[in-house]
Amino acid sequence: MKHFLNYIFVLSIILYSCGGSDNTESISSIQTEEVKVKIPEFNADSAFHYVKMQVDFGPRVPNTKSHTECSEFLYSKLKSFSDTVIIQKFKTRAFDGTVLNGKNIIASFNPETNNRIFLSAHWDSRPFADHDPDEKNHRTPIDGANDGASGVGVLLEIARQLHLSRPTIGVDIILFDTEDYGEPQDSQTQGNEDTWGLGSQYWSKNPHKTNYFAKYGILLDMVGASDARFLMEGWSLYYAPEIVKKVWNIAHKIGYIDYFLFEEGGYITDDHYYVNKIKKIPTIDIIHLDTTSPNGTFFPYWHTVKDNIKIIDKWTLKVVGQTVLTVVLEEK
Ligand code: AHN
Ligand code: ZN
Repeated sequence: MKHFLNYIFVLSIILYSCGGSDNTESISSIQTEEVKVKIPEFNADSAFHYVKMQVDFGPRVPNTKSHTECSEFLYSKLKSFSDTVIIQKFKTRAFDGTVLNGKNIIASFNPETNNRIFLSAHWDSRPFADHDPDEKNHRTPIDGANDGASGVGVLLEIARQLHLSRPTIGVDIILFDTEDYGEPQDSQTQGNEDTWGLGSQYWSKNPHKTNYFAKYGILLDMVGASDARFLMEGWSLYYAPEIVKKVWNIAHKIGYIDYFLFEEGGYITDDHYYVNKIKKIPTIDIIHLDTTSPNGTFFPYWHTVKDNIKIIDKWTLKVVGQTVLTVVLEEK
């Protein structure tokens, strides 16, 4: 009897410990599958190169040769990385009556799924340095290395990364045109805010696909200057507070607490405003805001002839690129 009881005792310990270890193992393997997504390194040298390539075409002002040539470069780069690329051609009227020939460029990964998000930036550059300290430059086109090219450079590098590490969700990269042809500060007729973001206004009313849907969108604007600070922009918090929180939390998790501040910035009429208002997709703007700068709102060289390749800091491109790449690859 004693032997028999001992036998039961030993057997139950064996059974218990087997069951126990089995359970722990299966729970931990489920957890590793769910939380661990390997995030590749965003390459800032590559992003910088893409910024420089755009700037080297000259100012990408609508209706110019540089603008056409750059559109061809963007198309062929995106074509080599993504599943489909659509060029949406349109005509739009600028504040002064000029008819602008615009091209929104849309590259898609996994175009068949509705579980998708979009990333965007504007690819045109401003025809007027109307905030330059030297008045003689107020009608000179700008290189727009930061204002325009930086966001596009980051998105091209993200597209290259998504070609190597396929996302599980659908991703659209939307490069808006004719964002920066807004009425100059010193023009006679002043005051119409809707002269900005003409390409995003057009796309929001005429998306590249009928019934286009995305869960949310992220706009990048002026993401390349050194010491950039990304404050939580007003319309982003109004229309998409959860997305602001998600992106800022991810930036903090990977170490960029000095760049993404949980501090409210002002309301900026940028492309995301029209996507929110007209197309009704919750969209945030990651934009460098600085109330201490000479223009009172944006980075110091905003809409001046000094917005050139010399002010681009690879580390800022890295901070933004790594954050957005992590958002995309962690999205379910
Ligand atoms: C306004 O100044 C009203 N909007 C600025 C949008 C912008 C211009 N983003 C880049 N350049
Ligand atoms: Zn601008």
